[in-house]
Amino acid sequence: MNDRIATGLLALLGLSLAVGSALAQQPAQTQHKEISPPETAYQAGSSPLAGVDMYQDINPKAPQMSKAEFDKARQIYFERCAGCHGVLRKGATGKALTPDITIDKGSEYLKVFIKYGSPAGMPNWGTSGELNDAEVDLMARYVQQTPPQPPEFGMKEMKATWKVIIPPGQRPTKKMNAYNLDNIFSTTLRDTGEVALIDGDTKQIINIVKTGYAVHISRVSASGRYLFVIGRDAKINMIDLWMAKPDNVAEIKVGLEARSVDTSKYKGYEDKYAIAGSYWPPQYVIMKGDTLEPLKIGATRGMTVDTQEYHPEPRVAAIAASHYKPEFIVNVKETGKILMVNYKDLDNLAVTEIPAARFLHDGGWDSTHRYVLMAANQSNKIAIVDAKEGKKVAIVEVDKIPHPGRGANFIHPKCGPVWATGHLGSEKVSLIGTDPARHKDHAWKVCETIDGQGGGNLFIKTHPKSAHLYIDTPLHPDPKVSGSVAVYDIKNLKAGFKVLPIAEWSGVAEGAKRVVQPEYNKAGDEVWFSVWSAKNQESALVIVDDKTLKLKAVIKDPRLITPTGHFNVYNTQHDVY
Ligand code: DHE
Repeated sequence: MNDRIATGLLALLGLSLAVGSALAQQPAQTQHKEISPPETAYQAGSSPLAGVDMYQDINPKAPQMSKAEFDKARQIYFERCAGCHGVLRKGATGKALTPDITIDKGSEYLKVFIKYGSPAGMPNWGTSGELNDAEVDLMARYVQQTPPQPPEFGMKEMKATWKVIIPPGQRPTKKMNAYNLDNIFSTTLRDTGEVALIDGDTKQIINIVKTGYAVHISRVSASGRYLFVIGRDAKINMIDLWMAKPDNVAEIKVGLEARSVDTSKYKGYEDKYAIAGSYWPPQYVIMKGDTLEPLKIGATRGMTVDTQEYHPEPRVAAIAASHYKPEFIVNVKETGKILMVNYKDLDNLAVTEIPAARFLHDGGWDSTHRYVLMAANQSNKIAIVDAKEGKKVAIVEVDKIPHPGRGANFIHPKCGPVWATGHLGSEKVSLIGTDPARHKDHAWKVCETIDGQGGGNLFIKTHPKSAHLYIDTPLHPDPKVSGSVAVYDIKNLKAGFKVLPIAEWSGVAEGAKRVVQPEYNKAGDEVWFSVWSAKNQESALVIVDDKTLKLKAVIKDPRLITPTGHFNVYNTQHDVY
């Protein structure tokens, strides 16, 4: 299973290049007008469900398929299509592909659609060379079959995967190493299913820790002792930073596919609970913060926020831990609801449901940590919730496909404190006022829009001690743009941005060399970037001196395979961004 998933994940890197070059050769009328090639590639990432056994019934009206054909098509579907069309093909960011729709369209129509794509954003899988004619035919027949349903994953299944490698009583009672824990970075090694723990002071690798497959993000417990890492296969690893050589102390699988994890941060509940959200099954689980023992599972299936129709697979996207109440903020993507899950009394779990907008994805806190700003990316909106009052504050229209990561907070000369998001679908960066007390006129409005280098932006970052705002563009089709970052002087936005050629500075010779995710060190005077190439190629980390904007260091190591996100312990623990 791993090899197959690996191939699919690697396709994400290759795919945008393939789609990009194929588009360049296409006649204008067949190009995607609504969705950019990098965005298509990003959404069409592979799902670990490709390797999961699923129940299948026979639909007599659908064209015939042998079991071998069905299994091959199902694998392609989960590697290429499920990210947009959903596990059950009920439609997510892509259209619904259920048999009541597809059988009427018929195989010939579907083949053309799959081969050439559509102006509304369907990739041209055939003409881009991603699928051959036989595979296009296979997929046209597959989408007319009844969608197979992956199994559920409840308490019994979670407990069967749960391992406490070192019980709390056998763990160190004090820090057993000389590392400056606050300045450790956890770097995602996406395609090897590992994180690299790197000493931010010496730039040396402390340990390479085995984690879940196609590992995604790291989060840090309120005390700063434990690091939580989640893989796309929904495996969570808990790493104890007090050990002489920090390593795994507990692990669990919370579903079949997931993206988010966080831990309780409210006063009195520090390190008490962890939470993870899954894409499949659509649910979240609250676990014990020192062992990962699963305690309570909450389902997210339910009605959509706007048309109030039942959605069978609303995925859990970003989760944030409130500093104002014992609550987790849980984004439910397809129904467009933000759940405030109160963990004070797990037996009588209180969940406040805040209506936002469909396709909630990522987001983060304003500088006071009172307001959380979440991107409903395919709706081009930012939903803002007051964590103190437990209420929606505003929904702000921004540009095409906002993608903030956790966003960036700084003081704007006119609007006061602002939170910024870049966009996957355009070069715009929207600055939203976040101070209703002293800058009321600008609060919860776009105060100013500035330009980055182009579309394909994923992450944006600044730091309270920095004068700069960094904007990456790893999914831009032009390698010059995807291999560099734009930097603004936040006191003089009118001066425009400077471009730092990070990929060139890395000295990496070949590969996509996408520059991804600016992340500051604890002091706020260095910015770290990943230079991300394919699994069989060299990658690197590049560190920039934030004052001079000059190259400070390059970290290269044969073990740094496909580095993507990186998470500084102190900044992640305290939500500094
Ligand atoms: Fe991510 C955060 C989902 C592809 C790197 N990504 C998130 C979050 C979600 C998400 C829901 C918010 C988690 C949170 O805050 O709790 N990501 C998805 C996808 O569904 C998607 C589009 C496709 C997929 O198949 O997974 C996807 N993500 C990617 C990548 O291809 C990236 C660039 C490289 C990689 O490592 O996979 C990537 N995602 C990241 C990073 C963050 C993230 C680095 C954390 C940002 C932060 O500052 O917190």
